[in-house]
Amino acid sequence: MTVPARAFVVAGSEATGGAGFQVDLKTFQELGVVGAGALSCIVAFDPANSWAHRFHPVAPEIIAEQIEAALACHGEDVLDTAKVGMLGTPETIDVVAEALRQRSWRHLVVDPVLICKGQEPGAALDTDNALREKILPLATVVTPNVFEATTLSGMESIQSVSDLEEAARRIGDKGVPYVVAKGGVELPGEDAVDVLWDGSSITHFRRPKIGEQRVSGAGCTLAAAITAELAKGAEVADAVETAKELVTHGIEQRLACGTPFDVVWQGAARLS
Ligand code: PXL
Repeated sequence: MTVPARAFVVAGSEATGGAGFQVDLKTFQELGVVGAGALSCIVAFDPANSWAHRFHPVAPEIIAEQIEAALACHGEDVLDTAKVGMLGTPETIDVVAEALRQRSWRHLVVDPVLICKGQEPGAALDTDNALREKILPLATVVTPNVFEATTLSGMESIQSVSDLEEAARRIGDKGVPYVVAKGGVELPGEDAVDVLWDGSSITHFRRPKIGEQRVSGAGCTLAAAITAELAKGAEVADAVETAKELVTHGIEQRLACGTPFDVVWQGAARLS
């Protein structure tokens, strides 16, 4: 009899299913991991306004109740790995940080979703600062994209893989044990390159680029897949390799939608 691993996620709902909480649970399931989770916010795109993000934070006490329920249900002996996705406001970040501190996590994967279109830029700055102060110190793995890596590292810009490596080192120096910085299609070159800094060395994960367009859900899927693999006991570098493979298949077989971007299909790796 197989006893599946379990993983927990705190993230936002994005109703089209292309990003956020929906992607996290689908990805866990694809990798054979039982998912549990708490919603931090709700994003409803506006089709009548260029798909702008309509953003609704969940009240802090409701976030705390959800985390309380999930952690009481799944004890520390069976659930010691979690992912944090979009949180959205300083108040949300406070309550999530406080609630996550109740458990000593073997791995906490933080996808540092910094800004979401539709939010006030001023609010986004507060959110960046709160994420840096309250959530990053709890992370064992952080998965910034080029924009987030630039912000978190304090670098002026990231224009090459060697800049991305430098950003990963600088973020690591702030105390995160493993930094997975994602170049994706943002950097020049034939390959989509992600780099892992583990405090002493850099590892590259590369696949030929599939087009030059960004695909929705790639970042959420990658971080969720890393989380699922860590929950099953994989080493971080192996977890990133499996996640990169799953995302690459998901981009190859992406879904066209009414939204401006195609979306990753998490089921592609299983069925190809
Ligand atoms: O892809 C980042 C992201 C994460 N989480 C939620 C989102 C988005 C982008 O739209 O809506 C809930």
